[in-house]
Amino acid sequence: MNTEEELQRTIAQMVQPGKGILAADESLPTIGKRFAAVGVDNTEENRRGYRALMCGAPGIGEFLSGVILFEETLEQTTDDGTPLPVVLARQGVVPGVKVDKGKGPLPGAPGDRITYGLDGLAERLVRYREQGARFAKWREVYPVGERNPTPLGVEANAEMLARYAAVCQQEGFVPIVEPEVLIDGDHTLERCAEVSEAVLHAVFHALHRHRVTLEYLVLKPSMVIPGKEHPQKASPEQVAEATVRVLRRTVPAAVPGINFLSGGQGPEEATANLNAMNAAFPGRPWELSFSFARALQEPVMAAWAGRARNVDAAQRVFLHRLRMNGAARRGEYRPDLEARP
Ligand code: 5MM
Repeated sequence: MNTEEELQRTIAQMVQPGKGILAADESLPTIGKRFAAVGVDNTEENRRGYRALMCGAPGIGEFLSGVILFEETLEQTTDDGTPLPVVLARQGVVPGVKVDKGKGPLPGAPGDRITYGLDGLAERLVRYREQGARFAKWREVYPVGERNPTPLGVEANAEMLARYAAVCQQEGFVPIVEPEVLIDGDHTLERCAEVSEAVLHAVFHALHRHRVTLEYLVLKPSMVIPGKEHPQKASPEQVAEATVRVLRRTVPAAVPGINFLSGGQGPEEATANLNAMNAAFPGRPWELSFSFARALQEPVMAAWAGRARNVDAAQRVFLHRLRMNGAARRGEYRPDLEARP
């Protein structure tokens, strides 16, 4: 199979009706924070056990087209020694990998951040392919403030995402391009929309500059919502309206799939917002789906709490959340479905 055929095959598997992507790619400090919230030690064995629980949950293939893994997970196995990427592939779920290496300050742009990890990326992808990964993910973050993101921050982060995406496609990996406008702060929904529009314009301009083929990528943006300290919450209909307006203005129809991050929204909130988009905008050019981490995992991690005897119950909670998001993917979710696990 040549590179183009490989990209075609992977994108067709990743963007499927009714399905979405699980983000289970938390770095060591991030998973440590999540584990601490449920009283679990951040050991390699606990990370393996927890991620094996999700990858091995029977029935996930009905709702998941892909799972984004942390590098370490590519080498981990179930209790019976089966590599986790193989466990996923057996359920028809494509394994992917987060390839960015964390963030730091962006000199010249106070308050903005930039993501590391381009050096040696092509060589790393060769190794990840041998371990079963077929797509990659890279996240840039954009804090919202009076002066942020700065024009330099918007440009520099777009450039990184485009360079990463170009390397991935050269190596036959579908890139998930993740520009996250952060939820922190008291900004309005309108300010989030303004920032999101500028960010996505810059990202697609940079992707064009770097000759990235739009048909072979997945966009993973944040939804357009008010900051979490803002006194007024937006309804799912308001979020849907504002988000789709920004996407229509910025994302070419050639992009096959847009899989949202949850970004600190509650599980049911993220599901309701995704549902409102699919219910109100049936004629959109791209598939609108999920690539949630916290909004899928929070209840699962709480049900597991690090105990082997809770694995079955946690898997049921996981399947329930997936079923709800599968319904949101079709615009058929209703909050009363939550009561019927
Ligand atoms: C925004 O984070 C991504 C989506 O997660 P949420 O749905 O919880 O917002 C997620 O894939 C994130 O990139 C990973 O958790 C890795 O984060 P770090 O910061 O550890 O690389």
